Amino acid sequence: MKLILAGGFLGAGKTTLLWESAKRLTQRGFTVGLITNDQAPDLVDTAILSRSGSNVREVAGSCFCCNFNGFNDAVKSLIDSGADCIIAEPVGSCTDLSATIVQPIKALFPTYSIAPLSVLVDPVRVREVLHDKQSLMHPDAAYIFRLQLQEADQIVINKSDSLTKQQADGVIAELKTEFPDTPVVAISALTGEGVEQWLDSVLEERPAGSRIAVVDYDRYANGEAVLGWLNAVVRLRWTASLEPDWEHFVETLFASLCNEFRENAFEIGHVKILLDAGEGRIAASLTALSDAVQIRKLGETHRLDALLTMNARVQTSPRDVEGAFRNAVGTASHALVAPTIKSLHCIKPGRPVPTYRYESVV
Ligand SMILES: Nc1nc2c(ncn2[C@@H]2O[C@H](COP(=O)(O)OP(=O)(O)O)[C@@H](O)[C@H]2O)c(=O)[nH]1
Ligand SMILES: [Mg+2]
Repeated sequence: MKLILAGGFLGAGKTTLLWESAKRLTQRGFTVGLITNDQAPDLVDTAILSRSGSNVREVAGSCFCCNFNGFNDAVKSLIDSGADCIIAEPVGSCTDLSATIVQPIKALFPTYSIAPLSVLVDPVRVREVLHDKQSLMHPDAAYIFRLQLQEADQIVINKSDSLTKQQADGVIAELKTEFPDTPVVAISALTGEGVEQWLDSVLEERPAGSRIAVVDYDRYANGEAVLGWLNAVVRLRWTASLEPDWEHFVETLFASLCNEFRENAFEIGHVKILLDAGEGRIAASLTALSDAVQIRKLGETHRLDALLTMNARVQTSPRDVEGAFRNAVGTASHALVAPTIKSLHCIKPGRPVPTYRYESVV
């Protein structure tokens, strides 16, 4: 069984890559299993990937490294369901995976064939974190981003479709200067460009977890704790006499949220929405305050009832994120929609305490 870890910061494109890879691996004849991970339940990623046709398991309530057994239970359950290739997406603010996941797997489960640790990066974040003194990202969150790159067996620049050839070469050169011993490739998980080559590289028998970063767990813990985490599910009922326009609802919701975050300079790690309206759905995502919201509509969304799942990781207190979320739902619903909050988890991630931590490469 092949086990592939696709790490990388919030919004780097891990879920998009899992989706695209599952499709391609299935065409290659593999039975694919996917594992998502979050600090709380009601994950948009799980809802999205469960439509991919592959079996999906969610490890919720803790990151893989602090719940190694939960992670391994998900792996075993997928193997029992027939999976021979499993791709797992760790939480975007998680690092030290070589020491806490890859080495323990090699030592304790030698029958698994674990792939080189791939770490995805958003090219816009690379420059911001490595050089921009004005970055809104908290220095300890930037520390996590840097550690993820340091421990990678392979750095995968994603979103290459948003770069010119010259810009892509520039980002590759920057990463090669900072991390001279690490292979760097560029792909677009969205268009599929470079994904076949990335799959070839992770399916090859090559060393995994070939380096372990030196990690200051106080800084790491603080880098996670500066983020407020919100996972919510809201039932929506269109009550106005106009035709339901859920796309407009999602746009207004995002605009209201972003205004509040922008006014207070609360940097966004990731805000994701999935609105399910029967046959059709709308997915929307924002991965930095400076970015534009991406909204994608799939199928028809004329139903009067809809279910909204929202995941937000924002650099402020969970209370602020909850306040902004409640205001935004109120603004978008006004005179059109009756919203009922079905579940709401608002947390600050706790200090990471790994189940295992290997000090040296196995
Ligand atoms: N332009 C572009 N956008 C992408 C690409 N991959 C992911 N995205 C977008 O980036 C956002 C975050 O993607 P997601 O897969 O959820 O990231 P994750 O947080 O790392 O799992 C979404 O809006 C995606 O549509 C890509 O290759 N190109
Ligand atoms: Mg994801």
